[in-house]
Amino acid sequence: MKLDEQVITRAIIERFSKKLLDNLSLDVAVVGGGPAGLVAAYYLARGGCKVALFERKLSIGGGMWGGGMMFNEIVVQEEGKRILDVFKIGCRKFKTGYYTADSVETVSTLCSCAAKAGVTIFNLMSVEDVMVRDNRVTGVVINWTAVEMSSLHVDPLCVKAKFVIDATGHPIEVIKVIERKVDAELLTPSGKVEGEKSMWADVAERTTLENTREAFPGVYVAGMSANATFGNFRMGPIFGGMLLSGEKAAKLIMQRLKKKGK
Ligand code: 48F
Repeated sequence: MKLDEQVITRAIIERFSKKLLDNLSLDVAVVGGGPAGLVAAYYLARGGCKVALFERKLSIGGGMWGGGMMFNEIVVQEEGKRILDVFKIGCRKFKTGYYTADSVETVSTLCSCAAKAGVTIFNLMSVEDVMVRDNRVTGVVINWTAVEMSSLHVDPLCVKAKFVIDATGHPIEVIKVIERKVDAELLTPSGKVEGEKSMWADVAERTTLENTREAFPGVYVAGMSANATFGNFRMGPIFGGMLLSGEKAAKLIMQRLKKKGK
């Protein structure tokens, strides 16, 4: 059979267009494809939610690829190991309570499992704004990262979502947009972003989980975004909190959507 470039081109355009059209109205839009976003998206899809994940970069995985300071190993504690086991990611005991995993295996497996569970992943797309009706976020405003990077004046498009997860990590981009543009308070003690504090892994891992909650009507924060929004420490290359936070965000949203998790 002779290959025809026109067929290849048409296949890509038609399939991608359908994928985008099929995802214009979601149960959950996950913003950011780091460990927290990937785990949240995976559990939501497994629980029967229609979920798409928007990732600014070419590659999914956020800050996990580089382990700690480009040594591509990550550390998880006992509680975090439970999630690695769910995904069948190999991990080795380092000493009591500490396990290590290969960061490349971890990211690629989380990504593969999320996609296979039914999450539609849009890479190279940035969420630049939100839609708000009656003091509740009702969707996200998306644009190509290439447009953002080149500062081209190109208007975005919109995706409706019953819930949004800000899993954008340290910069908390969705929450910051809300703080800047919406004339209403966040669900934080001050009504504003409380801000990230410096490194304290032990406390940060615990509080990441506590801070995984709704930060504005319709928007949950997961992963590093949770601590940055509610004002707590960073934790560095220990990733259990990120994984558990993704799981918790999914559970909380599924309760709101009255979906039963698997
Ligand atoms: O930073 P990231 O890995 O967030 P996380 O899941 O994990 C944090 C850890 O990696 C580490 C840490 C804990 O050990 O402190 O930093 O909370 O992933 C966030 C992803 O969101 C993407 C960004 O490219 C990254 O891949 N992202 C950020 N802003 C946007 C976005 C946006 N506006 N639209 C789309 N993607």
